[in-house]
Amino acid sequence: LGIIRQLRHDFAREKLQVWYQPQLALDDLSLIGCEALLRWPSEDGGFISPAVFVPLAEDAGLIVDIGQWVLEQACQQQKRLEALGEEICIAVNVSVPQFKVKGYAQTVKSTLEKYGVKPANIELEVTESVVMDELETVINTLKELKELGVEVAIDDFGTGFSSLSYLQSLPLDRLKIDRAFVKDLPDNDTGAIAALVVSLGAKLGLKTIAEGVETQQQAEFLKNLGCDEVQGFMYAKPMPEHELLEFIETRN
Ligand code: G
Ligand code: G
Ligand code: MN
Ligand code: NA
Repeated sequence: LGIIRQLRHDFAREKLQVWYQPQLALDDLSLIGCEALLRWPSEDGGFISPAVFVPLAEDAGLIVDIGQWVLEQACQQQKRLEALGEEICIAVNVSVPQFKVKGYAQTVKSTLEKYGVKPANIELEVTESVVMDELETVINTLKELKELGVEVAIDDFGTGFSSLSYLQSLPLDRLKIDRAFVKDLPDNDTGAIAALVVSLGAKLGLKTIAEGVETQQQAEFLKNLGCDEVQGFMYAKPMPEHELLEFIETRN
């Protein structure tokens, strides 16, 4: 309970931060987007991992407000980049409780309008656990989002238990290959899974992006599979917004 109290307090005082991790096309390493990632500074000068506090914030119902704030931060960052001539897509993680709020797609729509962000420049990352829940409602929300024109990705793909049969009925744009299937490449077993996800994506007309790419061997392996995009420490770590601007400028 203490940690949620502290989180509420720090959120109210605008102590949370959003960092950004670049995403690149595998063929020419051009910048295609970045993922917005929450950072919560702790007293000792470090950070409390979102892997720790996001699940707690979900249980406490706090993730709906925090998630909306992240989306608004991402919209503002998108506009700043666009003003610099870098029109890229910003991916935002969406928790199950957020996605399930009635009128979620409408909230996204009015948020984009508020900041004048083109829908195609925002991607929503949902996990398989979103997709498994109340399928009909989820499909309707996904359809509304699709009509709006935002991109939708399935995050951590392969770690959940979503049935492959309904993947094809969902309006999606991208599969994110979980880091678990990238870290040991080119090991045979994980290689087979990565290959499966890439070919599944291709058959369904979805882009595939690999997370957690740390070595050139991993990148080569993924490229040979036909994976479209990469995100990982080898290219860039998550960074605060001003560093992302520097990162982009030094590449140009
Ligand atoms: O950035 P890092 O690897 O520490 O993130 C750990 C986990 O926290 C990841 O699974 C990521 O999806 C999740 N996470 C980071 N930022 C957000 C956010 O804004 N919203 C939600 N729901 N999850 C987030
Ligand atoms: O689950 P999700 O995809 O949202 O998690 C993204 C998290 O993965 C971010 O917190 C980011 O810090 C982490 N991450 C991104 N690239 C790498 C990488 O190359 N290696 C490792 N170990 N973690 C990474
Ligand atoms: Mn993610
Ligand atoms: Na992931």
